[in-house]
Amino acid sequence: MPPLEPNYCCAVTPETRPLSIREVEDGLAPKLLATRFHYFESLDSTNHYGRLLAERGEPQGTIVIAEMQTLGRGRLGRHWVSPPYVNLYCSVILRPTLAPADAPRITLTAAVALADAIERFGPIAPTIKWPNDILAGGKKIAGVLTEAASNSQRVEFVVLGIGVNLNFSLEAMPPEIRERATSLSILAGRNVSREAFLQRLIHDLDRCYAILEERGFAALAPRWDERFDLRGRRVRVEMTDRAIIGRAVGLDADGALIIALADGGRQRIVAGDVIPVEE
Ligand code: BT5
Repeated sequence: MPPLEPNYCCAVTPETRPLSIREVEDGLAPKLLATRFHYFESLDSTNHYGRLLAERGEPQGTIVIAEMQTLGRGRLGRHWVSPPYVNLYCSVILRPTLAPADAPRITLTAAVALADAIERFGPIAPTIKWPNDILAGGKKIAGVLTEAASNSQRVEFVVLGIGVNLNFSLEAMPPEIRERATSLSILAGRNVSREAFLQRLIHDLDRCYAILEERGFAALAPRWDERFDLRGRRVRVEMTDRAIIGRAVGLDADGALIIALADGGRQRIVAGDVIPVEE
């Protein structure tokens, strides 16, 4: 098993200030989540480290945070751009009482919480692009990557990974994301406190996760639906084995995306990429 040692590799310069976990904890009321923090200057991926901890029995509510990631991950092997000290990269270990087929509801739940937290700090109401992108002004500001381990009956743990662009300037963004990405500081015209944002995010995640666990996803679906940005749009849905074109209708109570097809039928989508296409 690989050692669970932090990899300290980036120097603190006068322009950078490490995140103060003490400050985050001080302002936090007791929570279901955020029971323990593991903080690193640098990790390959907080999700990777979170999985190693979860496999070793780390309890629900543990949060792994890195100032930068050398191999930040998106879905389907994609890369998450993770420069030091400006953004938030974290993974929360969850042990939900969900059947394995329902694990994607964690992604949707986190998207609602994340959009709520971002709205508190920015001038624009964020929207959600199914299932895991948070957009503000049509550009991506945050992403969610959930990785679950299940046995045949239940989910053993979920590593909920969240990346949010907080004080990421346009000039600092690599060309491959500059046109399509944004950050809270770009939108608000000033830097935001990373500690205050993390506190708010933990608060919103805690609240939404408690709703999911106590009342089920149906109680959160309307909140997700309000922020859904592709409703009524013609979309192409790319799944692992095929692609379909139809019109995005919204979520059902289970969290599946409903697509209206040209032949009048409807299709439920549980996993895939949704891309708007020309009318
Ligand atoms: C996601 O994937 O949006 C999930 C991102 C999750 C990142 C967090 S950070 C903490 C935790 N640890 C990890 O290793 N990961 C999680 P996806 O939908 O596949 O989107 C990936 C795409 O978003 C890339 O192909 C780029 O086009 C774009 N992208 C990459 N970095 C970005 C950034 N910082 N801001 C905006 N867009 C970005």
